[in-house]
Amino acid sequence: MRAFLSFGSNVGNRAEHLRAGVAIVAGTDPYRLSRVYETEPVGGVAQDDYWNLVMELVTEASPWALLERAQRAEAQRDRTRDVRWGPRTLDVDVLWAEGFTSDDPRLTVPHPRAMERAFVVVPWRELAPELISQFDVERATGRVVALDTLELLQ
Ligand code: A4P
Ligand code: MG
Repeated sequence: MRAFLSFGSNVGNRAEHLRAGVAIVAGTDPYRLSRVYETEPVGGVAQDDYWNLVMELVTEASPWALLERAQRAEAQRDRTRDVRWGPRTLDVDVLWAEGFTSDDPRLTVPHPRAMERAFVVVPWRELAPELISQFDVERATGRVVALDTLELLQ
């Protein structure tokens, strides 16, 4: 199965949180990453800019197992859950999984807010222009600036 996940961090060493999260979520599965984007916070809470990226994963794991990996990665980076949409060391969301939909509040896929957000859609289109159109990018909101690949960032 092919799946896409979104990673975000806006507290502490953002590159380190993202690198550690990517390693935990991918495990031994093959993956590709978008570039990292510096993005303005969405959600109304005053906080620092985020670094965001999108991962494409090819995996035999179920979407529920991917959610479990995502939450394990967040816990490993000492993610605390204080304010909804507030600052976080690491946030990992399952965006889309091939042939799978769910409206369970514990795992809603496709992610219900993904298409509104430039910090998701812009990096996602880098990896999957056949799924995310230029029109989708133009409709999404929020300032995003491409930085570099994760491996080149400190
Ligand atoms: N959950 C349901 N569906 C999913 C899914 N597809 N992927 C559940 C992951 N989790 C999913 O998430 C709350 C609950 O959502 C979990 O229990 C899970 O079972 P959370 O990560 O604890 O809380 P949250 O992230 O604060 O809430 P939420 O609704 O996920 O927030 P968003 O909408 O993801 O927003 N601005 C910028 N620039 N960049 C960002 O990355 N991120 C957010 C978080 C806000 N603003 C941002 C960014
Ligand atoms: Mg989340």
